[in-house]
Amino acid sequence: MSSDETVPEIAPFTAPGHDWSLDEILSLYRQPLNDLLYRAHTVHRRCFDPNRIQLSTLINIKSGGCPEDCAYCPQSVRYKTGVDSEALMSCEQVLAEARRAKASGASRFCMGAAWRGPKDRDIDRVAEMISGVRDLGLETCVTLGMLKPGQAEQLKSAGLDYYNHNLDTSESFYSSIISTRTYQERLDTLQRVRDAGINVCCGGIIGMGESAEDRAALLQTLACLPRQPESVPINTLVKVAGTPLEGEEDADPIELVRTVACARILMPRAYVRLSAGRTEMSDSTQALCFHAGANSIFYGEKLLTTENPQFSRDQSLFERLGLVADRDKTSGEVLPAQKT
Ligand code: SAM
Ligand code: DTB
Ligand code: SF4
Repeated sequence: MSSDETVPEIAPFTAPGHDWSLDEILSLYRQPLNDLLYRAHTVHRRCFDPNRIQLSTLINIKSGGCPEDCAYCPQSVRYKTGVDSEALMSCEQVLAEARRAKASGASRFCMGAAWRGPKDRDIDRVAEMISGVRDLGLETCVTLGMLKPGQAEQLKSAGLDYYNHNLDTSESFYSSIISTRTYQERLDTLQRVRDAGINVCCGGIIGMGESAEDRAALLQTLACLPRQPESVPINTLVKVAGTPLEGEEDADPIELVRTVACARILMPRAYVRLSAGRTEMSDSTQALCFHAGANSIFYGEKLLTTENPQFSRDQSLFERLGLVADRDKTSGEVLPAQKT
């Protein structure tokens, strides 16, 4: 594929029949980097203002003690990582954090819980948090694990905008990472979210020892869903001591850039989020990812249990790259001054 090849027409967001084959995706993924970047950036410019970035702030509303065995996760009760199991936060505490996130410039507030899935009484409490956060004028996102029939509808009634549930990797590599829930169960939850009319946030992790084929297969599954996700988080593994993946080799930053570029080409209208792993990432790798089509990040000094870049580092990066927060779509206002 050469750089002067015509960029194909972009399918409408809702169009069915995204029929990319694995071979097509792999040849996209493996083409010379400059050709891949050219194509991805061209698609990106057609669908988005390339100098705007969407900021989501993450909060851990229920930390640790999770019964699942996800090999990357510091919150599994099975691994000794020093993360204690805590009770669900109060609504007041969550709303105080949401106010801080809004004042810092975030437009979306994502609440995560270390559950296999929520119990019905948990849903009532999270629903109250969602309504409160929404009343502050923030978009709402939650990630609570697997949903049972009816739960997505309850979250939708509370005003939920996005549900995050990641496929994490390819179906074939999945069983070497997680044994306590199946790929199909994840797909079922995604379908419940979609059927309830909630936007889907779904992506994965790179750097877990997977191959390029696995990354391509994950992107294929995402791009070929009946309706593509609105948000696609691309996490780089944060290696936490005590988890089975603590000794994994570092992910190659160029493979990350390729993954982001392919996500942009395959899912032109999705927000592609450069998610976990930015603390360890160079500014130049991040800049390449933004050129390749990433247009969203987690903004705030903590992810769920691990570090995220300091506000001051992100602000300096945005200034040096000329990026502005997507919060105010009309004014192009730069980020407000930040407490650290
Ligand atoms: N318990 C719920 C679930 O698993 O669906 C929600 C929270 S879970 C922590 C959300 C996502 O965070 C995981 O699916 C995974 O993609 C990501 N994640 C967790 N630990 C990570 C790590 N160490 N590095 C990168 N991503 C991680
Ligand atoms: C997502 O894709 N990444 C976020 C969010 N969705 C919930 C979580 C990253 C977690 C990184 C490890 C931690 O801080 O515990
Ligand atoms: Fe539990 Fe989610 Fe961590 Fe898996 S990723 S162990 S389900 S908190």
